[in-house]
Amino acid sequence: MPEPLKLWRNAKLATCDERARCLERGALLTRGARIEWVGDEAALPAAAAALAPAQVHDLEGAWVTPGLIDCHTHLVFAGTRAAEYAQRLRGRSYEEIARSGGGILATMRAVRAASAAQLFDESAPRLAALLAEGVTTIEIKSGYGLTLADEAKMLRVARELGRAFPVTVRTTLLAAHTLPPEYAGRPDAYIDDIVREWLPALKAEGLVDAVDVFCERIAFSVDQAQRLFVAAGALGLPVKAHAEQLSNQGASLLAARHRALSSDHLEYAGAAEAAALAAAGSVAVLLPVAFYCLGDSQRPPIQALRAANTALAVASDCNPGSAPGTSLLLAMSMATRLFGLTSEEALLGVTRHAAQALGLGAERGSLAAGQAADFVVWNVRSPEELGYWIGFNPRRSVIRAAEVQRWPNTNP
Ligand code: DI6
Ligand code: FE
Repeated sequence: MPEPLKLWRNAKLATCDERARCLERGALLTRGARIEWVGDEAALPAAAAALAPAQVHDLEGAWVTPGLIDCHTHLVFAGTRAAEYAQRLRGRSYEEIARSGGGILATMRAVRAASAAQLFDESAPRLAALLAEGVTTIEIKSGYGLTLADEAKMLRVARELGRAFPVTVRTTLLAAHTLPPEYAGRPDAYIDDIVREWLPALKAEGLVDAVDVFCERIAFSVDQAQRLFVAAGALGLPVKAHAEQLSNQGASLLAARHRALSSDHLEYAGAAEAAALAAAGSVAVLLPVAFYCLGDSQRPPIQALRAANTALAVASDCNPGSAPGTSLLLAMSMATRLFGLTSEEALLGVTRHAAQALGLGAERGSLAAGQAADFVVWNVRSPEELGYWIGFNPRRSVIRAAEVQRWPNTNP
């Protein structure tokens, strides 16, 4: 049976395609789960005229964007670190807390103690909150298990969330997040075990779409990251890095040499990193919620990134330590106000460029023929309202794989 054709008409389209076009009188034709045609309603292909009324959706002149993509999250975790946040408010630093056995290790203990079912139940409401804002694709990292079994547990929960919710999940192995106590003083042995044993085993189980590393004084060195990247490359897995978040370790330059999908954070990067990322086609992923929540003052080099023409993405970084947030719209607001992105850059940052940061640019992130039929209908007067509202969600409806999702409508 041919896949059903559907028409989505009377829409204003923010296409987020290479030309970043806005069509004020637009329409979309979808076939099965893909977009078949996008354009001005006046130029609709003839096939549209023959459609039964049930196949035609009148979007009443509303704005439509591609489904939002959160391309950097640590959404699967157990417990909270509210007590550490309280300490930070009294002046203790994130690094100090990490060095004294808290931080990522505190969440590691909670994750190891949690069953897969508990992890799922704690993570599901966070995912639901992101989906309510129109997120249709999300990246979820491991990195709080730090044993083979516990990293596998996290990644299986991430996959399970993707089956239970209407969302595409991409998983990233972040075993190199921090050094677990079993390997105290032996970071190279830890990297060896990830490279020799964990990575092949987790990949064979279909749990790994990409490999990430935290390059930092309190985490791993560029040499250790390099060994991980070489091993990932040998298995055909793309790489990315938590780079230049608290200091400049040279991680972005390494990431660029390995044609990383993305280099993320970048507060301590400069013009050289920006140029290298652009030349490698790596996306600069900006994480303003972490910048905000850590009370940072060092901003990523937006002007240099722009000048180099580096693709800029924006993500929630949802995690219990530096970014306990489940709002991509708020991340857009912070990216504009705190980092100086334009409204257009912020929107491309959660659509086309976010897809690129996940290696999904050919199939997601814009309204164009051949792309997934994932899009969001908004109660906004212009796309600039995305990233303008603070704590208000103007989503009208979410269409995923050409099916209208049944969300409670929060707007009358
Ligand atoms: N940088 C971050 O901001 C998160 N991970 C990372 O490498 C924080 C993770 C945490 O504190 O739990
Ligand atoms: Fe992160």
